[in-house]
Amino acid sequence: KIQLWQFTIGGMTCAACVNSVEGILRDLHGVKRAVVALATALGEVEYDSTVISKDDIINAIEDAGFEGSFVQ
Ligand code: 9UX
Repeated sequence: KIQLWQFTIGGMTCAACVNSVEGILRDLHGVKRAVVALATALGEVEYDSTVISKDDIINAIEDAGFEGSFVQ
């Protein structure tokens, strides 16, 4: 099932951080679309919940040295 999900990302301080987080998200199997905003520290992904979970997505962000947390 395709889901749209928003979460917060801590630790991003420049546009290159944004690019690297977006790249990490887009490389995840099951993620169709990823947009990250520096000003609001929000990320939004469209993903297939039969392939990847929210926890997997958060873990990938944390593995890259950022902090991911649930908004909803
Ligand atoms: Mo620029 Mo963002 O060195 O960590 S990539 S601050």
